[in-house]
Amino acid sequence: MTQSKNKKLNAWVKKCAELCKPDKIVWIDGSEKQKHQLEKEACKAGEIIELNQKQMPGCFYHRTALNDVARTEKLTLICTSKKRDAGPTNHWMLPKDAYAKARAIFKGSMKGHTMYVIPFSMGPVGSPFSKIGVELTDSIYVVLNMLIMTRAGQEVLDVLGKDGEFTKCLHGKADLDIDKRWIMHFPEDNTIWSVGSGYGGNVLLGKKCLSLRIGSYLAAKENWMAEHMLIMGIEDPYGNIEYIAAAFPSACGKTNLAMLVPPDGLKAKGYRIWTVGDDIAWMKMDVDGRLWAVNPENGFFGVAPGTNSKTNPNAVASVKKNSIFTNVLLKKDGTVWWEGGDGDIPEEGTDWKGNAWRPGMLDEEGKMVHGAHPNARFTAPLKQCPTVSNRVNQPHGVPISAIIFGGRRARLAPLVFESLNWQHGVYVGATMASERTAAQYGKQGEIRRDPMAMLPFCGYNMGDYFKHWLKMGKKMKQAPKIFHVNWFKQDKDGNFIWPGFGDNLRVLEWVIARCKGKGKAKKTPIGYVPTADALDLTGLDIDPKTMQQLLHVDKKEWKKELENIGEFFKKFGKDLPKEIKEEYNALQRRIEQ
Ligand code: GTP
Ligand code: SPV
Ligand code: MN
Repeated sequence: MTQSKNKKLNAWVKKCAELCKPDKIVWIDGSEKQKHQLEKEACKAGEIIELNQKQMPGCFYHRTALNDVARTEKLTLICTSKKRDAGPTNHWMLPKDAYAKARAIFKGSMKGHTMYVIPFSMGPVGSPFSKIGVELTDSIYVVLNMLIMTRAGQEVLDVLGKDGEFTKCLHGKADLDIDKRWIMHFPEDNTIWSVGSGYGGNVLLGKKCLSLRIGSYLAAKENWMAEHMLIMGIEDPYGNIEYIAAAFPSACGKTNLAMLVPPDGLKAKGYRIWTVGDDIAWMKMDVDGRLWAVNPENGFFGVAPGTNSKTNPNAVASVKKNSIFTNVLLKKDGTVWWEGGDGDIPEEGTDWKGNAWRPGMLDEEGKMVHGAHPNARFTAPLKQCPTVSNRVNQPHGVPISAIIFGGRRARLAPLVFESLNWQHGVYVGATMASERTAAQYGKQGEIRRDPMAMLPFCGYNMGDYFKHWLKMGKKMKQAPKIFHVNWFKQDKDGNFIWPGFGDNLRVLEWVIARCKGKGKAKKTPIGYVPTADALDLTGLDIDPKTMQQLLHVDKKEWKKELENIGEFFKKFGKDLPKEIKEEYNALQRRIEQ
């Protein structure tokens, strides 16, 4: 295959090749044969390492550059003709300046390399939800990841046809120089340019760049929603499945919740969990007036550290074969390990930096040397998850009963509360905050406001994004109920006081009950909180005092929180919707009562 039937696509590929000057252009057809050929080539070039094929068939290992291990938000730009349209929470550049800056870096950067053309579909191929993108890249690692994370190849070109629309995604490694690294979005041109990075979120352009930044921009125009949310189904013993969507910031538990295993104490109830997606939800109102969702992705790009057979057995099963491991510890026997992983701590290995590693090693500052980077990731096919929903390929998606927001808060936010109505729920999402994690560069642990977990991913003015949420709620006949959870409350010594993981089902059970008009709750200034006896704690050894602490709403602390929120809202000036201000004032009144 040398070209497509789509003239616009062919012309654009030609133009990019003239800029980047690759030796060769290869179109990705999605075949196993081509994939194996690329794996071989990448192994030969040292771009990836073949893992122990007996124990981990089809698995490969990759190390990024040392300065390229997480998303770089400072270098991520929304380039619109008006600065106002990017809004106060995005880094902005004039498209003409951005193109010029990146063009200089792309120029001739693929000399001696091959440029791969990856046609991909976000969402089931041909579904009314789906969008087509084409990524050009000089990285086989990117190609292999895209083949897992998206539906890619000839079938997508067939759907694209002669004159279909697609997002133009150009990626080049260039020198992997942090001073020449940019992740640029041009929503007005349906274009993404990423240069100088080899890290997942920066380079797998179907993921955060298309599905969220360009996606959210398109969603506002076309009346749907593109959200940083997991999607899961909870099946009761009678076979009824309720689907929920949950937005938590990066590295705050989406993958884990989406693959939840019911705790022993609730086993007798016979719940089953179905995983639809672990990171992104595209949602649309259907003719029934409800919100329906698809997962635009076809794989998981999950945090490795902390993943083990106890915390997330379904993730462990998902990565047994055909998976890529990035920045984890490479063991002598050609298998991998990470901090908080299964098995004994290996006696030796090669760490994510490529250095010889032994447990307990200290660096020059006396700090423990990690075998795996805290943001080390696995890439695994969605279909390998034992709990994968049989509806992931349904063009129609699944109906959403509840939307859940959450973050990492050592204090303040109770284990769970329900918002008073959609508008209040949007306020709850807009005022989300979380402690910073290793998924992005910056000071770890610092609290930052992260509305709807979309702060780094909203492709337009966030004030307009809040308005869009409010508008969607008004349209729906049966809008999902909106909740807020916090699995991460701590005691004075910094220990988590809620067991989390599988036990989170106890909270979801209450959430679903509330959606059906059941479930005991008491009204507090911030919303409905479960009464002391409302959660089923069967088989859980937790003392009532801790539960009280978990469900406590401290008016004094919430008053302080309001001040912080007020500061944050100032950023938006007149772009903050009046409904959000109303909710702020109403909450203030309820707290002061
Ligand atoms: P991204 O892929 O970055 O969007 O992250 P994510 O939201 O999918 O987060 P993930 O599920 O990978 O979890 C990140 C970290 O949070 C891991 O270290 C988990 O072990 C930890 N974690 C997840 N769920 C819980 C929980 O219920 N309680 C506690 N204490 N930790 C959790
Ligand atoms: C996140 O950071 O939210 C991720 C990983 O899911 S990345 O692909 O890097 O965005
Ligand atoms: Mn994510």
